[in-house]
Amino acid sequence: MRDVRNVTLLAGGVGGAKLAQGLDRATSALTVVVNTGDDAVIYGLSISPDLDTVMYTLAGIADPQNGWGVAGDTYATLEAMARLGQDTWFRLGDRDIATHVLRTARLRAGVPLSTATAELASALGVRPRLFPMTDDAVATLVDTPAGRLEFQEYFVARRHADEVLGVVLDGVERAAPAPGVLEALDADVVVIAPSNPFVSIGPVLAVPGVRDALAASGARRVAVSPIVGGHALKGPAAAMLAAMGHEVSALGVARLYAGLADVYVIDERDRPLAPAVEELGMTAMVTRTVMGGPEDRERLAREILAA
Ligand code: FO1
Repeated sequence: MRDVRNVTLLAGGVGGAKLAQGLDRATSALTVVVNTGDDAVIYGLSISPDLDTVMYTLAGIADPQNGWGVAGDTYATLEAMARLGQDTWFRLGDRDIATHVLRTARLRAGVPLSTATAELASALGVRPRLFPMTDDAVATLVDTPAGRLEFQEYFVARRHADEVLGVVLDGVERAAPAPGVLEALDADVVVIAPSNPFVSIGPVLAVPGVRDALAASGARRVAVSPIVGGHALKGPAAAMLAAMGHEVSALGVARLYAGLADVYVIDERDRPLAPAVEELGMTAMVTRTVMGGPEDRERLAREILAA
């Protein structure tokens, strides 16, 4: 049986995509609001990695190993790019490139990203509504000892090895939420995915109006910790917490979400942190948060919806 309440998920890349799939299996009215601060232009193509990761996962065609890109993709275009002397550190597969060509064409024709996203998602048979956080240009930049880096340069080209001194969300103060985003926060349940709080969820909350709408929302708000046993499930979240002076634990992230969540979901390994989470004014829910395959994602989604 699918839950019939309106559910909205705030998501970044792979962790957000997994929970989106679980929620899609458990509910009939899901909206996913996705970070676009990672967006990049490569070979003149407009790439929205987090939107595509969520879209491919919901369409059942995401690469199971990486979590991003299309399962079984080939790299003939990238090999040709290398022969033409281009950098190929960003691994764009041939099928994935079709998405970027169409998105770029639609954006060049003056169509907003939200519309282009809805068209692509519909063509791939994605049932939930998929919204970019904004139709405006916002770029996540990472300050490091080597200078200010564009997000994909920091994350992919340099394998997030640089020390993080700070994160800048360039353009965010001039951005407006994409159509439907603020209304979607007025759902029955709003879930914050186990995504990086600084570079995945942070940009979504920083779009003017979003944080205030979530703080004032009458929704049951549930945040899932991206830190388990002091380690990030994926990527540089733990290193970023440390670098920015926060405790490297599920509790450190809980402090960032105080006032924005009613329930905070932590892993069984972090059960001892539950009392400290509750002192922040949130109900601590303890369960297995590391998601395996689709059934396991659905299991976590159902537990979240029952919270
Ligand atoms: N992540 C990588 O670590 N290496 C890549 O070569 C890479 C290529 C890529 C291509 C398309 C796409 O949609 C995503 C891609 N990602 C890649 C993931 C991307 O960098 C995401 O921004 C991060 O996973 C953060 O969410």
